[in-house]
Amino acid sequence: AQTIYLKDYREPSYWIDQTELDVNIRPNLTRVKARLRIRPNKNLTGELLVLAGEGLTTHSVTWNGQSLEQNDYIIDGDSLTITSPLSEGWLETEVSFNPEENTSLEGLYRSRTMYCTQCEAQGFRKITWYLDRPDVMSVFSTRIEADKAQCPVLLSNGNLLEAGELDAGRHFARWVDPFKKPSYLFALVAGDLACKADAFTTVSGRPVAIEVYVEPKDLDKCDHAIDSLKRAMAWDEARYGLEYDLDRYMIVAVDDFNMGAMENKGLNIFNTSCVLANPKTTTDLGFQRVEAVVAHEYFHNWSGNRVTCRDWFQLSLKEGFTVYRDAQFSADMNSATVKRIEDVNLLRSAQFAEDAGPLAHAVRPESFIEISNFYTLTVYEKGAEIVRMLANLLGAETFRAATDYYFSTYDGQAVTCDDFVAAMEKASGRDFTQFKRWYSQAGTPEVTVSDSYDPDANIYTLSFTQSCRATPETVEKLPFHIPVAMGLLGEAGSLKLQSKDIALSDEADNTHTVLELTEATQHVVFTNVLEKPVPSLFRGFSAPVNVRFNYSEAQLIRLLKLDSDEFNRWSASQELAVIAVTTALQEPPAFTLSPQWLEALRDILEQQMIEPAVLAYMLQVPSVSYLHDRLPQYDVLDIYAAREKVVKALALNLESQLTSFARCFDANVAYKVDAEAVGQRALCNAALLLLAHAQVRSASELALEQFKSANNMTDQLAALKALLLFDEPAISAEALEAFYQQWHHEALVVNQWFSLQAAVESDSALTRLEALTQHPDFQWSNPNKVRALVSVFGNQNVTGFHCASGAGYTWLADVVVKVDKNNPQLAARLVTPLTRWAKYGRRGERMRQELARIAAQPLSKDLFEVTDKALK
Ligand code: B3K
Ligand code: ZN
Repeated sequence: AQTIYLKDYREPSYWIDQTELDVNIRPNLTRVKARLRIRPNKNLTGELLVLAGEGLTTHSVTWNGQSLEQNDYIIDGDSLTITSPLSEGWLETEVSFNPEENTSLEGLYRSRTMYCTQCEAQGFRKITWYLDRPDVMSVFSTRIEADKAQCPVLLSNGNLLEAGELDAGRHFARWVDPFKKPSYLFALVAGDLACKADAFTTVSGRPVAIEVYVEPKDLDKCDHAIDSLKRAMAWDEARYGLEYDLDRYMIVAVDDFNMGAMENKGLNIFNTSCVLANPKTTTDLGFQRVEAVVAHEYFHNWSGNRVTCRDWFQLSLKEGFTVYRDAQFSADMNSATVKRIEDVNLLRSAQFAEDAGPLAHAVRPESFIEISNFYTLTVYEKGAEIVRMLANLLGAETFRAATDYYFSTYDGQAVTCDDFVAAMEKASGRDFTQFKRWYSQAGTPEVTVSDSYDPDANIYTLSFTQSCRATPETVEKLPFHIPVAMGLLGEAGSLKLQSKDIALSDEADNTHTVLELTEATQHVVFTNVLEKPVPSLFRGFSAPVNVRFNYSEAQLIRLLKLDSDEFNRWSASQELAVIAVTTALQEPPAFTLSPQWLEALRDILEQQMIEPAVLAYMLQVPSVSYLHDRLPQYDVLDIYAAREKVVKALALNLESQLTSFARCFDANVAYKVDAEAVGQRALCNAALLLLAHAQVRSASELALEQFKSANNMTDQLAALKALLLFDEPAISAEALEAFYQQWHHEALVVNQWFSLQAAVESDSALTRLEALTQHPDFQWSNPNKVRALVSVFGNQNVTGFHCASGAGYTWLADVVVKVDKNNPQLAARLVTPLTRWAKYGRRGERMRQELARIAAQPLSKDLFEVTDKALK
């Protein structure tokens, strides 16, 4: 397998100004004629034209109408080279392939009753010979022809120019997209779909038709996506001054899809799980996910489509920025603190692990074998953190000036992360040379902070030291530019929940500051500090770093109760839980929770000054994955057991408060999805789950009652989860069966049902899992189903996956090899838990063996890259 390097980037030797496609779909055979207007790149004359193609049968190649012969072009594997340099002219090719056999879900493929495409990153080459790279931008026109009865709906990017009937029951449609775009944004859909239509008028008065295409059975699940889209359109106008630019915005829901959704120009294609929503079948988290993904794909129309990436190393240019934009949107639509907690949980428990593992890579990687492997939490979520830091360093107004400059300067171009940062520099007059190390250096920086207080001089000093572990691409790290949003807390005083922030300068209301670390070690001195304060560091998680400060429990409790930053109050709650788990690890078996922590939690729960959704998160003990990262010296199953102890003790000690929250469930309250109602349900269900964890008998009745009477999926699913936690096999089995009988006709609900069972931690976890793969509703060809069982087992079922015999590892390895034969992208994702073997001590050796067993087989490029790097 060949490694591609960023340093080898060269402009293309030719441009393609126009692309005219004629796609003729017949059962098991699609023929594509492509007419390409080719123009030599003036900067690089005399070079040959080399097009990319994969799995194509080539029928003809012509140049300006003249058929090319044997020696005029060479097809060698995945490339087609025209053997003499070309001037400007038309190149035409005709190819065929079989979408029905395309199980990779990349290129043009069939999903149930429809044909659809997925071209990002390099799928377009499975449709026709092309310069399949994002810096080649072209105007596309697409004619689609198919059987009218089988495929009444024919869609592609842009505007519909003509459509009509043909002989023998066939019909056609011709679409033209006036905006130049790279091939990865091309899309086509042909199938038997129902349409839910709506409309939006942009701020300047342009009418936009909104069309959501789904299978007819799903027409009742489109409203939330449409409302979310309209909110996103209005929000982008208000916050970024960006308007939609075509007459139509189409979304198509597809069942078999490798990721969440795809931002093809004017024709988004969505995984059904990220677009369909209905209270009966969708949880609150599901609703929020639909809102976020719909907005994300919409925001790409500017950050990604109008301004795109020069090459795939710049992927975060569009993904990091767009994730930042969708996070701002979700924060505005719902609760900003809750959104931040969710994002930070994801970073800390999954992105940090990626940064610490063998596949760690920079936000702008230096090299890859298969670009599909780089659609990662690092490129997406850490990339968004970089944009967030820039936005905060600039302040809202200057950041807006910078994005205005970015969009107007680079409109219609394919650019780099450097260009993005240059726009930030230009608008602010700042120098971000050092800041850009966030793009080039992999790994999570660690910031160790210590303090000292001089009561005679009233001087308080904070000392910061930063470091970053070696990662595969970079061994020596230079200091990062790290913004530290912070404040200082004074004496706790009364127990009333109110801010105790200390003034940081002569102005009494100046209680918050942003320090900028740029050196390996830095000291910051605060004067006129009349008492020893507690520092509240990295408020709002102002930088994606691991912070180490040796807080005492009393100091954390002060932060938990009194910090003016709600996010840091939650963060303190997590730190207190880490202390509790550490204690449980050290003091078996007679372990008790700290009375001070419990008292603080009781106060907070009783005073109810914090929004319920945040309270729900404060009650959650950090994930095993995060704890294992923090406490790497312990075995994962010991950490699991200690965490269980803490969760149970917490539930038993807070039983009366939790029970009153759990009792808030009321089947007669009409379902709403606003932030308030979602928060109430989150708290009520978090309480129920904690009680179930601790086997509190009264909660078993509550759960059963809630399971039977719930009028929405959030409450019903939480109740089912709670029932599964009780040691009552008969009740669990009955509830699972009832749930399946109620919902077996709803694919997305059945996926939840699969996931729930894959996560159940018991001695028979593997047997259950194996049986579920034989279930008539399970299909290996459907990524949602595979993820529901396989990813959930590998990532969430700690005792099942890490069972002593190593059978969990063997099972996953077998699955990965099997899936790789059909869907390499999916296989390369599923293998992730095994790649983390090095963290697992003696267990790790068994994991490594399974990885080596995978590596010994013939593998796709995707899976080869991941296993090879993980074994190095
Ligand atoms: N841009 C797509 C991801 C494509 C993944 C290709 N393997 C979805 C998104 O980030 O919006
Ligand atoms: Zn994206």
